[in-house]
Amino acid sequence: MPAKTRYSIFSLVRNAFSYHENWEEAWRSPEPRPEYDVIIVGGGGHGLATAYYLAKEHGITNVAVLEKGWIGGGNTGRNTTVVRSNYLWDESAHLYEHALKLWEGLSQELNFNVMFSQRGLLNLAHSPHEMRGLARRVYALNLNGIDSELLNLEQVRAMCPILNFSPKARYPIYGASLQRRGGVARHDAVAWGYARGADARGVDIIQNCEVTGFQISNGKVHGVETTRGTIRANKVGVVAAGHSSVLADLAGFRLPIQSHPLQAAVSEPVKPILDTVVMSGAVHVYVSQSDKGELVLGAGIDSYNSYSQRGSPKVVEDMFGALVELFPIFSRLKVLRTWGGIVDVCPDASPIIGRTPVEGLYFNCGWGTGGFKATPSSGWVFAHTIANDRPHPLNEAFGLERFSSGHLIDEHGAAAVAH
Ligand code: FAD
Ligand code: PYC
Repeated sequence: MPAKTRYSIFSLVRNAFSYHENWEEAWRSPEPRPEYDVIIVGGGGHGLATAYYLAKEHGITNVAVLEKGWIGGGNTGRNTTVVRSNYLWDESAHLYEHALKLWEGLSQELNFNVMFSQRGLLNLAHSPHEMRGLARRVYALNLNGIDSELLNLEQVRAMCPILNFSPKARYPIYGASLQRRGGVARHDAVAWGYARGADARGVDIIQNCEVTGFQISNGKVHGVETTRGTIRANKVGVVAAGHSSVLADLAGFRLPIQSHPLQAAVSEPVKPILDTVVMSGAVHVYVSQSDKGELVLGAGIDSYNSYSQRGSPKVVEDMFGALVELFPIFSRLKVLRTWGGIVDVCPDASPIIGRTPVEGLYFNCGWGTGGFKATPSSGWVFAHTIANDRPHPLNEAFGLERFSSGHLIDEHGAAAVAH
């Protein structure tokens, strides 16, 4: 055994027995200062990425990230980690593709393994009509120089032989679109990697600090009220998935957002059986296999609005029914656990990233069921927007104004299965 490996094993054992008490903290836990240049509300992946890029790309390091619970404890730590950039319209294709390019170098950028695995992603079609819809999206993506392919039945069978290909199946498979560069990543690691990188550049990450109000006068923000006192800043960025409209309400304006539960589940771990991601918009299920061997799967949103991080058993039951229709081989697997998160959904299934009616107050929200994949570019463009008080060309079309101008970016097709 090489000396380096021997050292690492001994070091792991020693640290396990000392309960890791000698490990260095990956980020500090400072007391909040009275004033910062920028406050970011929400310590999910997007908020932490914003703080990281503010420091790294714009030299703004006097920044606090305020998180009401623990970092990554919201949707970042609850999501099923699908990463892809196969969105229909030019604006979205460029934004999500920017994210995918950042994903491709993220472990190196952060010097932290985010376990990004480009294992390919299949979107199944169960009717000729669905095939035409997928073809439209594939060609639109190709026109934007983004990889996407249309597969016939035999090509899908070659990639994922355990699917139910019987012509008598309840949901017969006609073909699929494939994005080979799509895949999955480790959700917690993304939050931790950005947190560590931001902290190293001087950002204060403050957990257990809930924002309960905004200090606003003459139409301009001057700070926030929190459970740990008032903190001043002339620029405040809110990235609080699941509670965006609650925070907008505190700031005195409304968002065109509805909050819904979104549920997911994992099975007991099994040997490697599925080496790609499979999604079916018509059947309302998607599935991948984690590195631990668990099947990770999810469904569409629960139809009612809620702020509780749980959904209805009916949705979960339908999800398992759909899974077994598509993959009869999984019918005897045991379910380990199910859970839910709250997703903020815009009427056009696209996010809002930009300025608000309050000067100095910026919102990044409405990523609905699909924001994990966008974490790097969301943080990158939001940092640009806050630093320059204007959007980057990549997020210019995603402003709040589009709901009065009518320039909506309808991505319901690409947002499926979760919608
Ligand atoms: P979060 O991680 O939720 O961070 C927001 C933070 O704000 C939270 O930590 C919260 O505690 C904090 N906060 C809220 N209010 C306050 C306050 N008043 N003061 C201080 N802090 C506050 N997307 C994909 O791309 N692929 C997927 O496969 C996928 N699967 C999903 C599966 C499920 C079950 C769910 C629920 C979502 C899924 N998503 C997926 C969507 C994705 O998880 C989110 O779009 C994304 O994680 C949002 O990131 P965020 O950093 O904005 O949010
Ligand atoms: O946006 O790809 C996605 C997704 C998968 C599961 C939930 N959202």
